[in-house]
Amino acid sequence: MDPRVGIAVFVLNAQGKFIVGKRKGSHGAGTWALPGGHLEFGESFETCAARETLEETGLDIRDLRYLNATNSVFQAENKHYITIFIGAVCEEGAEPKLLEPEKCEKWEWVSWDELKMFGQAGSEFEGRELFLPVTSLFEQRPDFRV
Ligand code: 8DG
Ligand code: MG
Ligand code: MG
Repeated sequence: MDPRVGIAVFVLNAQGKFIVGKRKGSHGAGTWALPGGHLEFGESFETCAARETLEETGLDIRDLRYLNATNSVFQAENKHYITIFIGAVCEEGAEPKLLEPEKCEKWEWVSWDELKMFGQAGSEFEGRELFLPVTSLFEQRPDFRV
């Protein structure tokens, strides 16, 4: 399979927290990922980010900006993604809706420090595994923070 492009969105609130969702029904099921999806033919990164966030959470986002890119090979699934990470903000007080319940179990707000604790034994986030492209962000871009 040729590499594909995935767009992942840090949808930030006024407290600097962002949305993560527990995946279901496709690769990475059970792992936590950002809202996002495949870049479609002819689309800009920003248009894709806004479209996927709206489709999945019902949130309108603004102040979109490019943040980073990673390279992730899903060995077991024989898939390869370039992920473009986009930052954006949503309206104050807005809450994500579970618009694709067949693809996502739930949405939660987390901080960057909390995300880094996912999977850590003894923390309240023990047992939570991150979707591979998010792990790649930590590994390939160690200086990055949202
Ligand atoms: P689509 O086919 O409707 O466009 O996408 P989807 O149904 O929303 O699929 P998805 O699995 O959520 O996103 C498509 C791919 O984008 C995913 O399989 C791999 C890539 N992707 C990354 N990083 C991230 C991420 O952090 N979140 C999401 N949702 N997708 C990501 O490479
Ligand atoms: Mg998606
Ligand atoms: Mg899509």
